[in-house]
Amino acid sequence: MLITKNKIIEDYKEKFLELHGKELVDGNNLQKYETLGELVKKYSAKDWASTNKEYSKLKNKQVYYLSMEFLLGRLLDNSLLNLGIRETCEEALKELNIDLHELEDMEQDQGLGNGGLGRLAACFLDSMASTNIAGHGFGIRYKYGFFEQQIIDGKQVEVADTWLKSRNVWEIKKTDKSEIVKFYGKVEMEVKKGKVKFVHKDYEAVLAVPYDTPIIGYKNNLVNTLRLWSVETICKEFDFSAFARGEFIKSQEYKNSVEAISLVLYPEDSFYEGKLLRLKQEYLLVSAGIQNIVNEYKSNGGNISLFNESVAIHINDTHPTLAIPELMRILIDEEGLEWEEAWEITQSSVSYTNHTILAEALEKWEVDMFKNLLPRVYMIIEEINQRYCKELWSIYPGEWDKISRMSIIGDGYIRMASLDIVGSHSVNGVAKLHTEILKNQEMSEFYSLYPSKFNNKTNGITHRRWLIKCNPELTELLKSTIGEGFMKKPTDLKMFQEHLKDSSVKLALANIKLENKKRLSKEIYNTKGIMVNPNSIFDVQVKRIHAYKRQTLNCLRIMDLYNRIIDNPNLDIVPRTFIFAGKAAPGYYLAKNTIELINSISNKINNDYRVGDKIKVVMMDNYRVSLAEKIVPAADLSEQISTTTKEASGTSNMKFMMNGAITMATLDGANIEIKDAVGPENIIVFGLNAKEVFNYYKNGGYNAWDIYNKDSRVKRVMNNLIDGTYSADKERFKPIYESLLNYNDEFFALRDFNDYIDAQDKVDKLYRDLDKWQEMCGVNIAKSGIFSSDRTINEYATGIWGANTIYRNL
Ligand code: 26V
Repeated sequence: MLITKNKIIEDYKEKFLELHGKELVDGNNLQKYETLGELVKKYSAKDWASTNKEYSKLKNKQVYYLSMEFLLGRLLDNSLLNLGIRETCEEALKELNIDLHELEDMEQDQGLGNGGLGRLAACFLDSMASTNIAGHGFGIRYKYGFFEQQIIDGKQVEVADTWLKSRNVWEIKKTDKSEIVKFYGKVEMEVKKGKVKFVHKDYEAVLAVPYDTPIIGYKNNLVNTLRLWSVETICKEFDFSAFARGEFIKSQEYKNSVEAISLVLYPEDSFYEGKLLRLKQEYLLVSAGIQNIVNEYKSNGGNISLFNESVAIHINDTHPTLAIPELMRILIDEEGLEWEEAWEITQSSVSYTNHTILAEALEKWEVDMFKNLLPRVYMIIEEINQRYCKELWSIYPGEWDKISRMSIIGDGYIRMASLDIVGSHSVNGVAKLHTEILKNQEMSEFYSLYPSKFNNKTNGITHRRWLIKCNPELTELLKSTIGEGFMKKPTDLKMFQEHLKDSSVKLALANIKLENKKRLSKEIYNTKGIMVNPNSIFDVQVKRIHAYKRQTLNCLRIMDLYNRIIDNPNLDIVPRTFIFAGKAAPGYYLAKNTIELINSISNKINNDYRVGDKIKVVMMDNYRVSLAEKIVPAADLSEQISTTTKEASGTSNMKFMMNGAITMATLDGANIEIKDAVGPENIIVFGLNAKEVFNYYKNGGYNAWDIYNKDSRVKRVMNNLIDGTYSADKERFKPIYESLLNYNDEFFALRDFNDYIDAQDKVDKLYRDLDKWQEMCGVNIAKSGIFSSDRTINEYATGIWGANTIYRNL
């Protein structure tokens, strides 16, 4: 369909009238935003329908990406971009006296995720749609997403994220696709026609209702679907007699208890708690999802014995693991297949990605609680485990300890990662080092058993959001130098390196960065009241606050720099602005203490006249996708300083690099692949390597107090934490102090401190040679193409899912 400026003007006016029942001139920005959203949906509707029609022919493998989190952010601008009408639309609105950017700002972020794992799922949706993969996202439509963070008196305060308070224009409720999900009850054995059947009785049933969002591919007329499930009561289960008896409260209580299941996203991402409600959420997604997939397949005429040839089910971390026993349940109890056939179909359809090696984040469910909530699913897991342990026994006769370590059920718990490894055909890590650690350490026994299941898929980010959308000026420069090819084929960015010989290109790069920094400076001033210097180095660490990510190490070196400036007010440094943002899990005391520390440092340093303009520290509130889109293009230095071996991959490292920031990196996660791509001269590396970290774990020998006693700079900054420098209340930062000294600095911050400072001094020197610096930035941009999630998705499609790209005559 050709969408011209005049068409948009006409359609927009008509849509506005239809939606709001008044003239455009009388409307506010929220109404105008909603109108544009509806129009985008209308423009994509035909393609959405025809894509689904195409999929129903079962010619292509259907990929279902099951994830408890999808961190989409805003959809308006990317949808316009992918439809190919962004510029035309901007012009059309201008004629109507409407500023597109103002409308974009009306959109609430869709923040249904904690961090890396959820954002990766969102990037994958965009890449699947844009690279012609039949990829469907299945998740939960939490009424409240990831909490809004306010900073009050330097402390994090959590406020409910009411993202649905005004209408979500993107979703369509599909009541007719609802599924019933059953909890509790008992299982009875029945013999029918000489065949044993297990029947689930006396259960409590809820209704899972899907809401569909179109995922528009980049200029390819393909529209995929993100299907999010919400819970409602089933009318016939609803206790009307209680209602009629006047027991309104009781019936309302029942309704609330059901709706609680899809009420709120769990805001922890590194501490697993065995909460019943979380288990209900996970089963809701999986049961509604798998029933839906099987129903769709059968209604399209699919033969259940060939299910795995047409369907791939991907499990994003262990959270949707129950897809395995749930598919078994449906194939056996409802489709009447024998165990062996069901098992083969299940294993060959399901694949699993691991996203963390932090032991405290690994999911395991208490058997008693599980059995009570999901009796039939538990029976199936038990059976899977029995058959599997029998196999182990024949391979490792007599090795009881090994078998009990590898068992799916053990010590009174069901171990979800083990169930994934056994029940799927593919297990992947998210960066080379991470996969090696899975194979050789964390899952080494499983790796020896099933070597061919393990593989690596290094993460990626969608360059459409993280370059084209968030950095339009850089995109223009790239287009004018290397042409438009990189937009469809991001590895073409490599051609940019050639243009770096031209000093006018480097100058243009510098100017673009400066403009982006000015824009961010304004945002900082408007939101925080802090005046920062756009000519200073923007030194950025934005991500979840966690001890292993070492925001504390960053704080300590800022405190050290401050000491150096106080000691020598003439200290010759390039001015720097330190920018932080990130949320702490509400129950994570140390992370919350770190936020307080950052704010105290900010207060102290920004208001010390002796420091002047040399350094400024800013903590921006409420880190989220739309804020990241403003920060990333304005960064000079990207802080990726996790303790080596702890960050599975990281993805903000890729976003920053693609926007021409230099990475300050430990050799952890995907930083290693970034170094390989840009070469050691275009990245700053410091700190312990993986071997050294493992050596400490294995042989001990690390003593934080020794470092404190021997190194006067370490001693001084550590003392600053408790001597009143940063808070009149000397106890305030004791938790951080204690964790670094008395608890022996689990993440080796003090060990890496000196190396980190030296590396930062190197940055200071490098930045003075602006030509060299711009060259480095340019190489980072040129080498970032392989970190597009289009590459990652292509690897999943060919290496795991066996999914081909779709070609249609459109
Ligand atoms: C765990 C839990 C535990 C139970 C409560 C809810 C919850 C939610 C999430 C998680 C696991 C989070 C794991 C995660 O986000 N890993 C990150 O994945 C990124 C994408 O692969 C990767 O870049 C990051 O390095 C990794 O930390």
